[in-house]
Amino acid sequence: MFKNAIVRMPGSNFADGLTTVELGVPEYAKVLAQWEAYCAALETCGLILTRLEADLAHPDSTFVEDAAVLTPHGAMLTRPGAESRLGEVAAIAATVRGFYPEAAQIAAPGTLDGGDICEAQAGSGGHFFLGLSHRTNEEGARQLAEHLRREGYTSSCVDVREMTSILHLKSGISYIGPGPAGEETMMVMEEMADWPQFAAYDLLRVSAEDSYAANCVRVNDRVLVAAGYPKLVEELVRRGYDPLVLDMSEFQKMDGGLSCLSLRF
Ligand code: CIR
Repeated sequence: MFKNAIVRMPGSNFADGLTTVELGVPEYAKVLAQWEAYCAALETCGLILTRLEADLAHPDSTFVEDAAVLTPHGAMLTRPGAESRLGEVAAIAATVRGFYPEAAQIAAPGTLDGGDICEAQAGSGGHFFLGLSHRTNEEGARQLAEHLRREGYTSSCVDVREMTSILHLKSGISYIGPGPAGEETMMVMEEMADWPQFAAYDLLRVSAEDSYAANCVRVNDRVLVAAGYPKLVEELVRRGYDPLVLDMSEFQKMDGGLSCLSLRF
């Protein structure tokens, strides 16, 4: 169960952030409305929010997930792989250290974005998939793996560097288990669904046209899902999950998904 979340309000220059998609320019009034709805959804799930002010020096800073990796045992501040995002970590460090005084930090030449880190229960122990991407390099993954090992977790790397369809590992997979009968469910976009790393999970395959929706978030009893994917919502309900649908159109324009907008712990 999560109790808390850290979020950061999007700044008025949100549209100046990085993006690889051509879906148009986000409309700031809509960005704020969608962000408020996202915050309200986290509160509906029972979380206490720490809301940080907009940081105009870093247009992508509302995607707080990339700046830290939080577990029940500790925290790792990251070192984002995009130059323009490096300063986001110093800007959030004091807040993270308020909850985790011993927080560690990825050191150069390691780079790591939290969006590449997927916690997935494997049997009784915690397991983390560490995505190697154009943001997270092998040295960053090695440092996090070592930190997680000390916390008692296992981890393994998943190389997504050849994939052009996703920015981060979690753009393509989400661990949403356990289901009502304890199923360890992993939502996986079709392109990755037959990868051996995920064979042990109960897979919910996300079709190519729905692939944006593969980035879901399990928050306590609910599963946050992007709006516009009714087949997926139906499938989640059929499997006994309780989806909470959120309009994400403006964040999608900047390559952002549901998980990136908060740090949950
Ligand atoms: C970026 O390119 O870094 C941002 N515009 C989007 C980051 C999305 N973060 C995530 O999926 N964890």
